[in-house]
Amino acid sequence: MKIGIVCYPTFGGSGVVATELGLELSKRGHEIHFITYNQPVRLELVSNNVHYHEVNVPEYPLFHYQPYELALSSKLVDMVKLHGIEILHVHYAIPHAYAAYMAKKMLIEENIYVPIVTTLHGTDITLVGSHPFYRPAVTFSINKSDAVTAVSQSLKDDTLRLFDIKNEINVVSNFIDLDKHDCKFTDCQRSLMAKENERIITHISNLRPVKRVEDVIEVFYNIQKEMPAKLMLVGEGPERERIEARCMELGIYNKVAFLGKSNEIDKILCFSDLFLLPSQSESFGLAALEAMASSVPVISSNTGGIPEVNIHGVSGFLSDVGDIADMTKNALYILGDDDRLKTFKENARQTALKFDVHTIVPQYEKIYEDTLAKCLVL
Ligand code: GMT
Repeated sequence: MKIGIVCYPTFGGSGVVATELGLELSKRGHEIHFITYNQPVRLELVSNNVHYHEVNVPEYPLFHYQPYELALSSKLVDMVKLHGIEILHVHYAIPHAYAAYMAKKMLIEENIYVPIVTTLHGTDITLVGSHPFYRPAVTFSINKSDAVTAVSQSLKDDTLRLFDIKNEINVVSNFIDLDKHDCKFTDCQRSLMAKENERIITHISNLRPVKRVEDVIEVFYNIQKEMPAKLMLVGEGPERERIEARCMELGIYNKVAFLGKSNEIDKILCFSDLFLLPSQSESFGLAALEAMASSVPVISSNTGGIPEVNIHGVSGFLSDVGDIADMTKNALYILGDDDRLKTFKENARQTALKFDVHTIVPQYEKIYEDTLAKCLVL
């Protein structure tokens, strides 16, 4: 199949999932066309069957807001015609599902029918999409998609609760390529991160308020009072300054490494003993799954889709949002005993197997095939 993938090219989870999906589909013989405004961060190589088409939005002084949707829908029309793309898979409803619908309508005028699969990722529904300013357009574009998927049952439930949805929503979980998390690094690389006797605690996110990074700091502060430990904070975002100030206030600044946006997540996770994800809301928690695939147990909140990924008492523990005392207790329980830590590490990797790329990607292929077949009949 010739598949067009529209996504955000950034470090965010939806862009990562879209990119990994495209790469896996290309390995399975499909021709993939990424269409977005920058080369996706996890897309290192383009090849015979992986292409990248950049959407340019020329600056025009009259426009207070540059019309990205317009440029995207025009680019989609051009790319579908030029490359014979058979199906468009858009990740994150805003504005991708809307732009794809406009492209589809323009193409129909030229007797070309290209169906749209929309994947909902989380904040496009729970934070941004349900805002009254956007809700009508988001509802419309979900209902006009030829197929809709959500990355967790929890996100499907939220979508049905927050919007008037007439379309069926298929749950297709996020996935992980376990081979990419086969820790192959040497101990001397670990020594660059922490001393041998120090436990390594990690948090990876875009440091936005929804991630509750301040809870990460409080839990870590409690942990390091009981045992030698280092905190790896990976990612960039609006909370960073506030978090740095809090670390200084608590006197733990020298125990926290602010690593920024990193392409070495697999290495950092390989040496981590515990992953913290205390989010306020989280449709899935891809970062937690990446940690688990690297054999890192997870201490998380019990919100949204996280309980579908992190299994309480097996791959880690779940606590109510903001319950720092419970998160600390659970963290110390896992970290306090080498054998127990080893068991949780093995369980984490074992739990991640359920989300193996080779199990999940065929579910998307089936959706593409069914959608194309359905559209041929119409
Ligand atoms: O806030 C983020 O984590 C980024 C955001 C995105 O859209 O890129 O992530 C969302 O999609 C990820 C991939 O499906 C999910 O794993 C995250 O849980 C989800 N984030 C939220 O729901 C807050």
